[in-house]
Amino acid sequence: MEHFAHVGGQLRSTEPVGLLAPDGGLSETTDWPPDLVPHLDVTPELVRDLYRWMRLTRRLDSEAFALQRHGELGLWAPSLGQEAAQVGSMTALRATDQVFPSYREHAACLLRGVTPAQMLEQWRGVSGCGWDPAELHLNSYSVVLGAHLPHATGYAMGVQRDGSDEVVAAYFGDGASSQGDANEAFNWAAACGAPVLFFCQNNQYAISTPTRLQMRTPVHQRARGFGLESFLVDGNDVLAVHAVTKLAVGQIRSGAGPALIEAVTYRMGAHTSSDDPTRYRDQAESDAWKLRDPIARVEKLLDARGWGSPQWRAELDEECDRLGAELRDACQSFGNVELGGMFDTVLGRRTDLLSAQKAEYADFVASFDRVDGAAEAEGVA
Ligand SMILES: Cc1ncc(C[n+]2csc(CCOP(=O)(O)OP(=O)(O)O)c2C)c(N)n1
Repeated sequence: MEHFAHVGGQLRSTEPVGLLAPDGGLSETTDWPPDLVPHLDVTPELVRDLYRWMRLTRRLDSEAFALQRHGELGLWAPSLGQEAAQVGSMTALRATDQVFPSYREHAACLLRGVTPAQMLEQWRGVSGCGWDPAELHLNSYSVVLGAHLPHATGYAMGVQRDGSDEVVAAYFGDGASSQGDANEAFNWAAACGAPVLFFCQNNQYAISTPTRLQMRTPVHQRARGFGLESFLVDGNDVLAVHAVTKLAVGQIRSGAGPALIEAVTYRMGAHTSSDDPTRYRDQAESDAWKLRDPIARVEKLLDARGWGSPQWRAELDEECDRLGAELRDACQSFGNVELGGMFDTVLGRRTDLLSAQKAEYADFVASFDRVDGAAEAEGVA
């Protein structure tokens, strides 16, 4: 992959835009695609800020995965390796721009101020969503692939009718781009000029299906067929992602219509805590991507420029430790989960079928007490 690419000043190349190389080398501003220059001022403060959010995200992710292994969470979808794509893009939005995540955007939660306890609710099965989407401008995790993309588009059409300059951002994966919902959303958004940014993290896999088997034409190229402005960026380069997203969001906010960004990244971990990636991909491939770790390259930049003092690093390490402890404490603090309530929120109104299912579930739960009672009566401990 070339370090960066642009064609005639437009970001139309088939090579991903990259500014910060895996060895920590930052390309000269004069070599950047000119469109990006107004959108990125590489200051020590910005680099430290992006690095901090990536480190916090990685810590949150590893703690949550460990909690799942301890039996404390039903499931976890790791964000390992995708920190730059998520942090670079989220930090390019306004706090009031509504975000529609899929299930792996834990950085989006952190950046929107979702607390560890709120974040874990869905993964522990305590509730359908632990936070108020309107208050934090962040919708719930969406596990149904692509289902949130028409929602985001509809929301953006509402924004348009309100005359607001809000931008809506929706995250999805390469696999989700095959869903009918995704394609309907792209078309509607383009046809209506809705202020929505579709952000695709192409992490090379849809569970075990590699992207090369999933599609014949890359997502960012298909986007143009729908009439969306589109960009391709090195998703492991947080500076490039940040600049490209700022450019795209600025265009959308000024009324240019929807856009799509394809961020080329790699899912360094398992698809979820239920998955074993060694069954479908080579160690050599994972090792090669490890060299392009999104956090390591920023660390190298900080070192080379002397932008991260030992004291600042020590404080960040402590902040990560505190987040880890907070997450563990939050997880232990949940009481028993009463799952019967889920039947009440499936639809806006109660139906006979839902009532019957709720009663059946209550009987199932009570059956454990009956078994325990019978065992006690027989003197079986
Ligand atoms: C509508 C729908 N079909 C199938 C699934 C099962 N499923 C969960 S994740 C996944 C792969 C998604 O891949 P991708 O969109 O690339 O996102 P990634 O998990 O790699 O972040 C599938 C098929 C689902 N959740 N929803």
